[in-house]
Amino acid sequence: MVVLLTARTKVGIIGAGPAGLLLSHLLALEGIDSVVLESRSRRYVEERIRAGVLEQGTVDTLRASGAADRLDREGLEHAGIYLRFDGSDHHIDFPGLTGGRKITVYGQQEVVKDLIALRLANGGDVRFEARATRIEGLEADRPVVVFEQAGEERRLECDYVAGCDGYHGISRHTIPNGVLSEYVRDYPFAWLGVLAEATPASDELIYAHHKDGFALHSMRSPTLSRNYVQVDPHDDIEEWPDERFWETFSLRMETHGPSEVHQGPITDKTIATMRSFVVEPMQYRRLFLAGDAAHIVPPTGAKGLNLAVADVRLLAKGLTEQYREGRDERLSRYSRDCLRKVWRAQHFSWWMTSLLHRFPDDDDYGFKLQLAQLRWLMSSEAAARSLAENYVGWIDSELDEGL
Ligand code: FAS
Ligand code: PHB
Repeated sequence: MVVLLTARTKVGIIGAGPAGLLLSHLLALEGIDSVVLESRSRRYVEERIRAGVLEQGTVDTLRASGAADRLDREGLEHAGIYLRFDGSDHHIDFPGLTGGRKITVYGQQEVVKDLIALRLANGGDVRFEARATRIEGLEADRPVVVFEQAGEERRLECDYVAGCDGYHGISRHTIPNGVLSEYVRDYPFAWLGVLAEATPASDELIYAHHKDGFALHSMRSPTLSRNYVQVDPHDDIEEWPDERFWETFSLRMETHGPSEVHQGPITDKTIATMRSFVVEPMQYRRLFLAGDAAHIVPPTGAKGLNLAVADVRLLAKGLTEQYREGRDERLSRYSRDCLRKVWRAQHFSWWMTSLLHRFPDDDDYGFKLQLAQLRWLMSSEAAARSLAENYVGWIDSELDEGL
């Protein structure tokens, strides 16, 4: 393959997911150049359906950086969630329990679309169908990202590399053996998620606890519902025709009173495995990992996208301080600072998952314990506040000044 020396930049960013794109945007606001390499096409990343819940801090960061125009117009601001158990709905009042903080429902692919449009409108260098194959020169602090594009091997020289390439990316694997510690928890179930052209049956999300397994009613717009059911991780999508999905979903969403389930054409259906995963540290010499490249949470706590945003918020500050003032304190403690929020979100996501799912080896005693915890959440303000504070986004008093 022909080798062409092609580009030089300050920060080489691998991956045009929420982490990579937001980092490039925040750096550009500080006058710091970057190049984003994305292995998939623009259309693929803009249509990939994933998360949908934005913490207050994520919305504040997008707004403060001028990337929230469409979010402010089309996002659905919610003041809480419903826990459905014991045959009825129980509301967790976020602003009442957190001093006014809320969440916003806005599809991850919409955030990605907005950030790509903004980068390109501001002359940003975002390269699609450009797959990074290796990172060289880390030991010499002269990193080079080698990537393939249009059948050619190219080289991107940079001062720093941001590994924003997700769980299956190359960045984490570039770090020599023995440097990283991995922490993993796999769950004995998965989520079958559908996007349906059906008006949402509720004004806010419903997390349902049911003897047959978990279910979640979420949404993307006044005409689009996003629904999930807990399934066996070995199930194949073919085993879940639409009728079976609606039957199972309706059963798990049942209440003693009238409970509406609005059905409609399913336009997207996926099964996502459930895993908790963290690597430490999140940096190696001039390579910094952010988002799913360094940590994965089960989606029950709606933390994945928000953690990616929290990482790059810190990385952008650290790189800005380095370039502006030549000081590397913040950059040198990047991993430590990120991991405070990562482990908080890891615990909350594990806790919500353990509270609301049926484990194959669980017995009736286990089910009763979950019910006892759910009833406690509705009778103890302290318990409800703990859930609310984590869900809208834990404010790390040491780190989140101004959020
Ligand atoms: P991303 O995975 O979004 O982006 C990484 C990018 O890097 C991708 O575009 C990839 O194509 C690119 N890339 C990889 N290797 C590369 C290479 N060698 N060269 C160049 N580019 C490369 N969270 C929720 O809260 N709710 C959900 O319902 C939910 N559903 C999810 C469903 C799935 C299937 C997955 C995987 C995640 C889901 N998440 C959900 C979590 C999700 O929101 C992630 O946390 C979020 O996408 C993390 O963003 P990034 O770190 O930017 O990684
Ligand atoms: C979603 O809307 O996709 C969603 C919402 C809440 C979750 C997970 C996913 O906990």
